[in-house]
Amino acid sequence: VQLPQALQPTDAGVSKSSHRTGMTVEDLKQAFLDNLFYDQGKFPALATQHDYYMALAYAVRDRLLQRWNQTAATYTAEGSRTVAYFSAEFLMGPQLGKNLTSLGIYDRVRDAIASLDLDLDALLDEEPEPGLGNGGLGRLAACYLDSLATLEIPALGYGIRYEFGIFQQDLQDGWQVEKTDKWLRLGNPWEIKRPEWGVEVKFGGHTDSYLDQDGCYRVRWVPEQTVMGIPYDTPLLGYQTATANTLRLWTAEAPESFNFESFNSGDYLGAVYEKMISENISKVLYPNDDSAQGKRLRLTQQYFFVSCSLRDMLRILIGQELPLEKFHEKFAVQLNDTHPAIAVAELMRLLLDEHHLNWESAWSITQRTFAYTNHTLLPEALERWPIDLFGQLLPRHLDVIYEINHRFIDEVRIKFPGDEARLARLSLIDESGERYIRMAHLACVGSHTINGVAALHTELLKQDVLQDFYAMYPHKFQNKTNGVTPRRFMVLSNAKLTNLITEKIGDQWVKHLDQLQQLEAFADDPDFQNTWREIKLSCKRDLAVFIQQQTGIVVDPHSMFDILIKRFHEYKRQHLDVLHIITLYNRIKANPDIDITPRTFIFGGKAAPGYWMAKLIIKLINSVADVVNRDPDVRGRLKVVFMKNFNVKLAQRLYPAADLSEQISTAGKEASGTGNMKFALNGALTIGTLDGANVEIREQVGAENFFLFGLTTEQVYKMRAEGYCPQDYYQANPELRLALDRIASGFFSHGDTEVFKPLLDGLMNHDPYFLLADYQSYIDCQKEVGLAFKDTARWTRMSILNTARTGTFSSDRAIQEYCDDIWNIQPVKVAQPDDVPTAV
Ligand code: B1N
Repeated sequence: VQLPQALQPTDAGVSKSSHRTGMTVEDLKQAFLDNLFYDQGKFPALATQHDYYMALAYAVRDRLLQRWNQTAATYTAEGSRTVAYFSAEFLMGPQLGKNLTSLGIYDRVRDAIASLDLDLDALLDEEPEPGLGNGGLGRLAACYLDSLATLEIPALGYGIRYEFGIFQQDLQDGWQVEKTDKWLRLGNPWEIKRPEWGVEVKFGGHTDSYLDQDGCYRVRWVPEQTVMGIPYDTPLLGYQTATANTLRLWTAEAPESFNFESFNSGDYLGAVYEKMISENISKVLYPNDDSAQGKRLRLTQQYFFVSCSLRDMLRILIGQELPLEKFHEKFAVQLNDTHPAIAVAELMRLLLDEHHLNWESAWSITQRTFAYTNHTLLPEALERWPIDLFGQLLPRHLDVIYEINHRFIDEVRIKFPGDEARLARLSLIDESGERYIRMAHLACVGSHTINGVAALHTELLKQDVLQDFYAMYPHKFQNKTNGVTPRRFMVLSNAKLTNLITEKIGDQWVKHLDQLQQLEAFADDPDFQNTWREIKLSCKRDLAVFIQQQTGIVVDPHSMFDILIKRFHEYKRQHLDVLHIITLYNRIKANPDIDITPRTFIFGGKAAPGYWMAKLIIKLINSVADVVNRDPDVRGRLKVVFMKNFNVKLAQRLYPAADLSEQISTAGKEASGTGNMKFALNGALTIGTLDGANVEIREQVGAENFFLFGLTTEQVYKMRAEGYCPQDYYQANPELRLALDRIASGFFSHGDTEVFKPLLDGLMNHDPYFLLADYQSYIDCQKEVGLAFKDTARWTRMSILNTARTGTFSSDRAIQEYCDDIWNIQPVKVAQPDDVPTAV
């Protein structure tokens, strides 16, 4: 449609008054005051800190909107190829600070706010965390959206607008207690609701067949239930670019016409009840990380957001007058694990049933559209849906999957004649007992590319978890080592180090992180080392103040800050760290004058609410902390701190203050890890196993700048095959025995010998994650760490080299690889508005 001339520029007729778009301190201050009055309806005497936050957020949003609209207009005009990143989780973190950094107006906003006698940090702190993810997988999606916008790649993030994100973690008597995360309670200034783009999603019912007007045999889905998906859009501005991409999250609402029959028949409460049921779909994020629960509501959520998103993409395609056959040319869809893998069947259904393509064309489009990222090797995380449950919810998709499977199995027969066992292993249907649909298999068959998230992980996929698919489709497999955004995890969170680096090597490193290599030249420069150390100490001081505010515990900023922050899971082995703490404590008790390097052990992370062992490990940490922190014999040389409610906001305070990064998972279990990258970037040294991306971090920083311990993946596999007996280690190692016995004796639990028994029994009898086998190696390695920390010059050199050599772990590098090797997509330039601030 040709727009009237007067409306053709995106900002035609829009007021560009300085208070809407101006970037001077005066403009920003005026905008803030106007918003406080006109949007919040408040004047300073009545305004809360939150009102101030909202007024500022809206002032910043106004400045994003020109870029956002300009971006949308450019993509529409150019019909740009677009990445659609499908993810059940986006762990975005607070937006205000991030947007100030992207716009390059952090300092002038601080000044504008200060001129009103307010404190920008206090306002930033008001923003609730949008916790729409569990951990690494959700945060990776957020880092990737940041890099996509920064690299000026057209992209849409598609997901669910959970009303309640990941629960808030509280502690009671050292136990985790979950509280509902009401992040939307005070409103979300970053999102814009787009009800006009709402779509209907159907569930349940049955299928039947019919002959259409042309006498063609067709299948029809007769669904039982309809819900509306309503999109909420959030702009995502790249770092000092004009590109603002969109995060589009779906909320479930009951349709307008909802059940008016029961309403008219007088069953008002029944109708309202049903409405409530529809709205349950986007109520709450499933709080499990690295495990699948097999619940009907979860499958409903997955199908809901996938169906909404694909329908939305068809709308965009048709709006641009492109034919359906070009779907895969317009869009590259990335499946973030199998959570959105039902998209393969849904796109087939849309193309077959609603757009009447034939199977071959539909399948060719589908396979050329999707690519699948696997994020886990843990068997319990591989999603499978019982056929009955699946068929009740999505009967038509079940038919489609059977047909995909039928054709796929024929292909396997041709490639591997007579290999019946292989057919059973590869089938999309697990028929070994109760019948299940294997979502990873659907994703593998329906995608042109399958990738792992670290070099080791991809190898293990090829050799182990997906070996049959690798034999079938070797060309589909690629590695894409994860990355993290330096904008949030350095520029925003570690201003001091950012400024030092920029003084030394200029400011281009923020978008070209490899340039950090230039810091190597200063690794031995005593002045630079001094400044480097002072900055680390200053970050540690800031954290020490925060720790005291939050927990009442006083920590010494000169002690080594030894940090383990991640979701609680047995394979991540937080309890191995605890065994180290108890061992040091036992040594002090045996010899109070022993020379040990003072350490502050800092833990953070949530346990899935139903994961008892993980919760027990949290309790153990808090119990040990209680004893160690109070014991006068310790003389403050050891402190143990558990920071509750670990989230992106808290993470940003912790990485800059870390001396030592704990990456101690059992080899072969952690797909990649991304916290490991954030630590190294901020100059922490790593103690770690050869697992996930640790392997590549060690390669980059050099073996001499990395503390390696523990069994390798092959050794673990071998021990498991030959029969591993943890008791042998217990018997043979007096310090290990003493540590475990201390827990068993009730020493850390006011004499209660029962509470930690399940944990100890597990370790002594099964120890599936090889803690006892790795104990001595860990303890020895920690001794090296302690000695190295005392040699300040050596430690500082190692720290500088860690930062200098971890540029490759930028999410920009990862996204560039996805663009080149998987998506085949190029950047699109968006014109900068003329308000660009001159200084950063
Ligand atoms: O994905 C991260 C990796 O760095 C981590 O090593 C990996 O553990 C993590 C089911 C998951 N894998 N699988 C999940 C999350 C939620 C859920 O419901 C599985 N998370 C990971 C990024 O690649």
